[in-house]
Amino acid sequence: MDALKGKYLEGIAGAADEAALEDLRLAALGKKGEISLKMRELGGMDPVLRQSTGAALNVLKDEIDAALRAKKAALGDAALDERLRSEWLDVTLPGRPRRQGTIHPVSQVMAELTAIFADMGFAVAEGPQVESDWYNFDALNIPPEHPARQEHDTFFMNRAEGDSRPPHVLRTHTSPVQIRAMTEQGAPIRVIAPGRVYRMDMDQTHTPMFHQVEGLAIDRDISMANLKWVLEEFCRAFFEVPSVELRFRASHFPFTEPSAEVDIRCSWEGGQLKIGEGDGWLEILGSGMVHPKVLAAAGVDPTEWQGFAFGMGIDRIAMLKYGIPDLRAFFESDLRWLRHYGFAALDMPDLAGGLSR
Ligand code: 2U9
Repeated sequence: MDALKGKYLEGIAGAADEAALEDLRLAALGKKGEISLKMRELGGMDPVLRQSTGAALNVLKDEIDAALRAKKAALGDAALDERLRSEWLDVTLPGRPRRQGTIHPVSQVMAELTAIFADMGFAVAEGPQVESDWYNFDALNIPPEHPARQEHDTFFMNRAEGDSRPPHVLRTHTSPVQIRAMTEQGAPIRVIAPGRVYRMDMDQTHTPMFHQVEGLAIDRDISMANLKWVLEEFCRAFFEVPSVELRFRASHFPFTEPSAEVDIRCSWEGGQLKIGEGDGWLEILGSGMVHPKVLAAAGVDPTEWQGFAFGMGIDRIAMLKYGIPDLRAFFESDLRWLRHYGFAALDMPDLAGGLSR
């Protein structure tokens, strides 16, 4: 009995983990364990021996049981101590700075509209922001006496003293990009030209720099019907509504003939703009069939080719889509304005992306 006791108590004291403890428990107290077997032998003993042996076995069983429990608790404490030692956290470390800033709504909208027009086969064309007066004006059938050419409408660059050539300008629209694209590539062509443009304008609804996207589609039999479909598709996709209704109003631009301003059906219920329904109309862009003189200026034969062009202000459609009523939100590029006016895209995880707020 003493040998048994010594063996198990020593074994328990030296057990490395709970699995070893469990093995010892089974070996001693399990159904086929040594103590259990000895208990079973009691039945064949003479009564006096049986009583003393039985009592001693019970005491031993209780001792082993108690030792097992104590060791199990000790092992648990040791494991906790080890975790506390290895898994500590220095709560006094300074926090990781969060990056401020996110994608600007104008950039976001440029990406959106580029994707929509790309689906309709339009490539993106780019060009310089400082342009010659040929590309910005003459090629677009804008005559020298046109008001856009006046000093107080356009930013003119200075020429070196003695240089009498006409001055370059900050482009007043992205149309010169399309003149360049047509000149280089010829017809047929299908491009959009998004980018910055500059006009001498500064009030509540105008800033001297703003963003435009213009589109151009030239082929042998492009018509205004194609223009209408492209613009409807664009508006449906851009404003994320199931259907839109567009209204064409006759207008005049030097570079298109005929020309039309385009309105979209909307409602302003409760100060909330809803595109695609209601009794209101909102002007969103200008358009028309490219003037034959403009095609000719870009080296495209107007007796063989024809097509449409359109132009719209990106800042404006971004404000409409995201319900931002104040230009300062864009012009100062200040997140506080965007938040103040509830630029919804700030809460979109794909937009905020890795740039956490
Ligand atoms: C080429 C030929 C024709 C582009 C066009 C408009 C009508 C238009 C305004 C919308 C609001 C400018 O940003 S805005 O102030 N644009 O109304 N733009 S047709 O016509 C072109 C372009 C390129 C070669």
